[in-house]
Amino acid sequence: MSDVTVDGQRLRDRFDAFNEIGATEAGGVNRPSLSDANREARDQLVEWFEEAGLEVRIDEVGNVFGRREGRDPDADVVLLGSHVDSQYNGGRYDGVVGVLGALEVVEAFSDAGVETDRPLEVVSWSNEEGVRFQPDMLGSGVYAGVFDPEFAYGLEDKAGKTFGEELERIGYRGEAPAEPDDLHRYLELHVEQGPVLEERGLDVGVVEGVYGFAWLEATFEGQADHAGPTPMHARQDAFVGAAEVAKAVRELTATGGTDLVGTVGSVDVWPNSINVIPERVTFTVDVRSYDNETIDAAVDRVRREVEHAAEREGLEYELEELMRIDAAPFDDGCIETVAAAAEEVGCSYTHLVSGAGHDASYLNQLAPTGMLFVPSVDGVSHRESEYTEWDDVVAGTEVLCRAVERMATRA
Ligand code: HGY
Ligand code: MN
Ligand code: MN
Repeated sequence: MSDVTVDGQRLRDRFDAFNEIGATEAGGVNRPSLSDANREARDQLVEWFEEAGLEVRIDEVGNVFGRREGRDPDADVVLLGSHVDSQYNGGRYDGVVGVLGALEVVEAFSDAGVETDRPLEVVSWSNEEGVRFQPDMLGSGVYAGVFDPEFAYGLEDKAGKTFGEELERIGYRGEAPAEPDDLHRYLELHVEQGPVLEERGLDVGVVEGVYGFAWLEATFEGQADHAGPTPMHARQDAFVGAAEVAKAVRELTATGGTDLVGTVGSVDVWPNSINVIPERVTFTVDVRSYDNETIDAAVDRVRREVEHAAEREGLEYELEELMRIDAAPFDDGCIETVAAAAEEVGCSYTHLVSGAGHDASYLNQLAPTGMLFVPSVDGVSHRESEYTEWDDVVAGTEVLCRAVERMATRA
């Protein structure tokens, strides 16, 4: 057995201290991208990275890296991490388990005095959730060359603040170019955010790939009018249009036969008054599948449904695609390495595909990439009651450590 082993108590102490930042009454966290709480979380990571003797680097879109040199400084990097921005009322485990787990693994090598052949880097990606600034997975997308930094800087939140202004304001517009290292492998530990592992009583999910998804934003423009005297045939009710599209999204995804899922998650109604016919409604549609043609067909169908609803209700409309990323399988070698590491630790596991998006999807376009999941209690996530048993977090981090050991030492 290797001398390199994780310290579950140190990880627990950090996890609890970290989740005091932006803690909500209901036991979740509120650390949206580039908020004050997100700055505090970043500051805490930088402090812990420095304490661990890592060389800290902040890139031009705020991705935070901590580097531990290996025997061969020119060797390609083993990169591991996730994200610490959260949903507005999110859970404490989403992303954080992957960043603090990665830090714990790198420290375990230092504690054991083991020098790896390859450099190890821990990363916390900017704006993974995409709740405040769309698209999501923005920091890893810029790093992978999918978006350029200027595109990121120009993104606006609902209050009209730009990503660039907010990044400056919190002091995380770094000097380092947001460009890829010479990457050997990327690995991400994450909570499953679904029910499979718990239902099957398994310790670890060996992730084979991630669903693709598209985010659309539609705005219907109708006409505000009095809810009383306005005859039903004379109305241009923007909310009825949105409701028709939402119903179509449910029908489209409930037809069975495919893995397609669809969500209308954000709806803004104006003037949002009990006795006024809604004049303007802006809403989002999120459609996902592990098959890219299924996603394309779903996007086309949503476009048609928006058009038809506008005609039926006498509305103007705008429709914008906020995000589109393809489903893709992870690297077979990484999948095998994660499975072998799980066996070495004595964890039961299954292979599965992720319905949640992850930064690993973009890293997968750069270098051989793998992920591993630990169980989510009741499959809950993106909710304050998100929970994972601590033994599962430690076991998953130990598996990550064993996988990194394999990747960081030249065969
Ligand atoms: O949308 C997602 O799946 C991720 O949480 N950004
Ligand atoms: Mn996540
Ligand atoms: Mn998430």
